[in-house]
Amino acid sequence: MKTWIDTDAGLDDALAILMALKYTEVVGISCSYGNCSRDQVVINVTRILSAHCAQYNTLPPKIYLGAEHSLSKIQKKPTIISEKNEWHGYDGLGDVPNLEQHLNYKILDIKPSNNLVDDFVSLCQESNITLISIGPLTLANQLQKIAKFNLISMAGCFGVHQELQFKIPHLYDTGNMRCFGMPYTEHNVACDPEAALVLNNQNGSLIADWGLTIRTGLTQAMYQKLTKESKTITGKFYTEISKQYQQTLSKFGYELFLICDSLAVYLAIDNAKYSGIRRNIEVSLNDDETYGQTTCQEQGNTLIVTQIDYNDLIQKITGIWM
Ligand SMILES: [Ca+2]
Repeated sequence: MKTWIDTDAGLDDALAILMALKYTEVVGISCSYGNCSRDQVVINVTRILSAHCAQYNTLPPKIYLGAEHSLSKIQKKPTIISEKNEWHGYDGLGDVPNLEQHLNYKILDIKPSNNLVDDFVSLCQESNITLISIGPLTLANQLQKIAKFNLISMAGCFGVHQELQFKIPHLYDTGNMRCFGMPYTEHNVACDPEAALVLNNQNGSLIADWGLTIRTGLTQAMYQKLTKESKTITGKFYTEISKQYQQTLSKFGYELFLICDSLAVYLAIDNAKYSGIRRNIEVSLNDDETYGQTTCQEQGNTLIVTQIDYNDLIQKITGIWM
């Protein structure tokens, strides 16, 4: 499958991008704000691509400057995070100095292109493109106005809907943005709730939501085994950058090692096995505590994924380390 990735990398984006590069045909990567500033995302994507290219002795796909900031009228989460982020680190990739030197390969010299719109539109005219949006939905929303593509997103939180029968007794089952005054939403929607309307506008789009994320991760034993027995450059790279994230997950009481964005990428792999329910999605734009909350009604055409073939997923993830 031909994929285009829009990322705000970000630690979980790193594993997701490594999976997309290994298991799909990545035709472009756009770097957008979100977990980090856009400029930092360019640096991070370059490092992720460098690990992949060193492992497989291949050339990287083209990278682009994506969205720089949210376009929503109300913005509760600042675009530039200046303080230490205990999930992703200051630099978004776990703050590991001299990692590439230690692993004995060089960071590639990759310059991002400004020509995103023309290239994206041409690609969509030539073939069937799947946009995997693993950051805020700002760019996906802009692109839907000018091109036809399939959309897979890592967005929203539907865990509170009893009709979906996956409410789980967990502190974070309503979302992960409580600290920004948005207790009922998920990060990528919260950054730009107006843009998140794209979730419904793209006919047949797929969503891996926060509820799926907190139910579908690596067990601690799996994570320990992979990181201890890693044989590949990509595995060693991810092992090092994910150490702080792993500690933060434990600190907040998560039993699983959450793989977040990798779930969206899994949906784009040929022969991926998953199922879900089709719904109409609405996003609250009210300036109150529901801001960014995603709700769903019957008779829609957006697939909220509720089940993934876990063994197949683990096999694909293992391929990054072994
Ligand atoms: Ca992300």
